Parts: sequence; C-alpha cells; structure tokens
Amino acid sequence: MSNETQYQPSPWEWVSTQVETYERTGGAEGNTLMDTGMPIVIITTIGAKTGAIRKTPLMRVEHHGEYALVASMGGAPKHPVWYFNLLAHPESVRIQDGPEPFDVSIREAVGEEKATWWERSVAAYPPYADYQKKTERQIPVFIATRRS
Ligand code: F42
Repeated sequence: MSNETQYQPSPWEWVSTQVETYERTGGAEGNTLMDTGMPIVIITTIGAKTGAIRKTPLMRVEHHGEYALVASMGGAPKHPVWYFNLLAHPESVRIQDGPEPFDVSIREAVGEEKATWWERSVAAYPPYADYQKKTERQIPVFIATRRS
C-alpha cells in the first residue's frame, strides 16, 4: 500500500504523543511545550519524499491571525525535515490552533518581514534567540495565513 495520504507519526515519541493528545482533546490538552506553559500549534505537512501526512508541533507565534513557523529544531545544525516538506508541498499545509485544523497559505519570510517576525517569535518563545546563537545556519521562518 502506498504511503501517500497516510499519517506517519513522528519517530520521536514525545512529539507523536503530543500530537495524539492535542488531536484527541481538540487542543484542550497537550497544548504547551512540556511543562513550560508556552502554547503550541500543530502543523500538518506532506512528506517531500514519501507523500505521507506528517504532523509537527511548533511554538504558537501568532499575530493578527497569521502565524510564524520557526524551523529552529533546538538550534540543530540542519533544518528540520518538515522545512523541506513545506518547500515541496506549500499548497498542502494545515494548522491546528484549537479544536479544528484549517488550511493555510505559506511563504518564507525574508528581509524586513523576517526581522519583524523573528522579533515576534522570540517574544513568544525566548529560547529561539539562543537557538540562533547555537547554529551557523539562519533559522528559517515561514508565515502562514489562513485561507478563506
Ligand atoms: N521544532 C521546531 O523546529 N520549532 C518549534 O517551534 C518546535 C516546537 C515544538 C513544541 C512542542 C514539541 O513537542 C515539539 C516542538 N518542536 C519544534 C519539534 C518539532 O515538532 C519536530 O519534531 C522537530 O522540528 C524535528 O522535525 P523533523 O521533521 O526533522 O522530525 C524528524 C524527527 C522526523 O519526523 N523524521 C521522520 C523520520 O521518519 O525520520 C521523517 C519525517 C518526514 O517528514 N519525512 C519526509 C517524507 O517524505 O515523509 C522527508 C524525508 C527526508 O528525508 O527528506
């Protein structure tokens, strides 16, 4: 059977458990990063290679109904795999921030727009600043806008 359109949970158990809890409770539980109390959202992407459905918790960085998706992965030297999923299938991205997921359009932030969203991201989740110091790569930021 093809993997296409099948959900493939993250191989990291703490991540797949968070997604499962969030979805089962419509965002009422599993809605923060561990015990930090800082809110998260779940994004759904399509695997660049497999075509499988991938679900990824990210910190909630929201401003006037738009969201930043910060590909920080704790300041690791490489981009997270979901970054490449976004590039490969930008038309198939959803966000869940509460009970129901919704479709979004995405664009990678550059220049002044990136600087503005980076500030918002660090305000929402201050460790992003440390993650950027830890790595030589520029941490990518996508902006996601709800599709009407
Ligand atoms: N990560 C962030 O980057 N930013 C955040 O703000 C963030 C917040 C956060 C909050 C809560 C939480 O539970 C996790 C959080 N994370 C955050 C971690 C995040 O959820 C991801 O786990 C992390 O960014 C790593 O993403 P990843 O896509 O690299 O995940 C790896 C471990 C993974 O799932 N690998 C899969 C595997 O099987 O090894 C492959 C997944 C995949 O999409 N494969 C593609 C495909 O085609 O299916 C392509 C495969 C390829 O090789 O290209």
